[in-house]
Amino acid sequence: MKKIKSALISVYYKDKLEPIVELLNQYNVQLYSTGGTQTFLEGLGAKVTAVEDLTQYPAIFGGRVKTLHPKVFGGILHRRNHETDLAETERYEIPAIDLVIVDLYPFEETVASGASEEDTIEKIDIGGISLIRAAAKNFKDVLVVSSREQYTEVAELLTSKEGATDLEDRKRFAAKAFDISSHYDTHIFNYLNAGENSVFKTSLRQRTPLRYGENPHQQGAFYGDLTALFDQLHGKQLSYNNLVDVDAAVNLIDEFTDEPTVAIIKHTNACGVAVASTLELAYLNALACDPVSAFGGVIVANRAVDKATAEELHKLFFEVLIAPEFEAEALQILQAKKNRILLQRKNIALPEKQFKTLLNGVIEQDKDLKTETEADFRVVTKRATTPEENQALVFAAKVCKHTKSNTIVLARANQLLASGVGQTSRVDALRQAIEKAESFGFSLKGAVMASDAFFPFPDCVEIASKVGIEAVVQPGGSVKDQDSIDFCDSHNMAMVFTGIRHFLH
Ligand code: 93A
Repeated sequence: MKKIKSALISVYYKDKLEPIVELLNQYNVQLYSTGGTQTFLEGLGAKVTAVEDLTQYPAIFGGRVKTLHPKVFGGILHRRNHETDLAETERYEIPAIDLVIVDLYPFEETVASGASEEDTIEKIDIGGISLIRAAAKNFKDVLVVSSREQYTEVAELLTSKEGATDLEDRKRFAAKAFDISSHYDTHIFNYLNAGENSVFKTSLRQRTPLRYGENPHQQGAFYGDLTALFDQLHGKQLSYNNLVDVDAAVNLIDEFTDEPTVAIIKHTNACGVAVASTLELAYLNALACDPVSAFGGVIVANRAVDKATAEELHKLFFEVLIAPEFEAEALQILQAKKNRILLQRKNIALPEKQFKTLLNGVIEQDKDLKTETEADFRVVTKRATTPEENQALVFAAKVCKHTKSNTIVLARANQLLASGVGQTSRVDALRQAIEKAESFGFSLKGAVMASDAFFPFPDCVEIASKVGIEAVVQPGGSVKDQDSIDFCDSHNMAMVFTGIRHFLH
């Protein structure tokens, strides 16, 4: 146990300090303070020594230098059981400082307020952050209070231990101090680094524990700053699996900008996607694709959610809804379910590099940013694709690109009918897709098929033709391409090659 005999208080926001100051008075703690804080403390009736009187040096440069002085930092940092340190404190008349209370310049808040660069830079705290780090380093002898969020806890501590602290308390507060100082610097980094893909570069610096990992017996955490991408308007904390699906959802929806589009994601794959004249219709068509899988899914929209769409959405149990905007009435409807997560997406692009851990390392790649349009289609069959087929093929190819390999996507213009996902063979993927589409009452007559990679054999076009599929998009490039082309030619099917493979594992 160590009695607190002296304290340095330098806080930006002065409120909430009263109970602590009262306690420090009660335990006869000598107080040092900076200009504004001193005035405030004296207003409370406390006896305070100005830091300037301690240092015999005025605050200079408009307050940029006010506590940065050996008498202050020496008072915090000297080792209390160290002969030479103690001799030096005597020689240079440095008093011990046992408690440091700092509330930093509100940098993050200043950035958020849209302040000018000059004003923002002024809010980079230098002296305060140094006081915090110094006191935290010397936790063996000093207690550090590094934000006003901690005042209540400190007041309780001082009361229960009658103005003293033990090592364990001081170490706990020191750890918090470094948490605060590292976050503070991260925000400065983000600000100065803006425009340089800062979302990604800073991700490893910010760790948010998750309730658990992929399963409840696994611990989990997210590294990154979700607030840069979303405003969470409602609901509980995103889970590990939610995050994985939210990632899949936003990457898929970014393929669709021209018309209202809704996608429903389950375990990273779309179980419904539709483009329509209104968002409500897009949602209903996406849901119709597979209303069974949609239960508990992650839904993403590329337009503001309006009341009509919200009323339809409200009938479904879903985990997360992401949209660029929520109209007030829609929000009211959707907020009626407590846990439902509503994310309003900001207009910020995602990083263009991807990393994944494996074995004892990390693999890196550029994100797959290639999206095929009609202009990329090369007709390889005798029959050319019709404009309607081309529209459906572009749609199917986009969904296919965001579906786990091996995959086959069956679609018609603007609506996913079914997909076969994550299969070990493309034939299995196609069979799964056909069975699924038929089980939900879709006729595949005139539907189109997209494949993430080429057909090594004609088996897929053979099976597709049996259910009435008439147009196909695939990368091409197999030594046996001609077998598939010949089959299409003899069955009046049209096929286009893109030359681009889209594996997704
Ligand atoms: O501009 S500073 O970085 N220079 C300093 O030497 C310094 N020392 C404390 N800002 C400094 N502080 C900060 O001043 C504290 O972190 C606190 O936020 C604020 C309190 O100033 P005042 O007591 O004058 O209101």
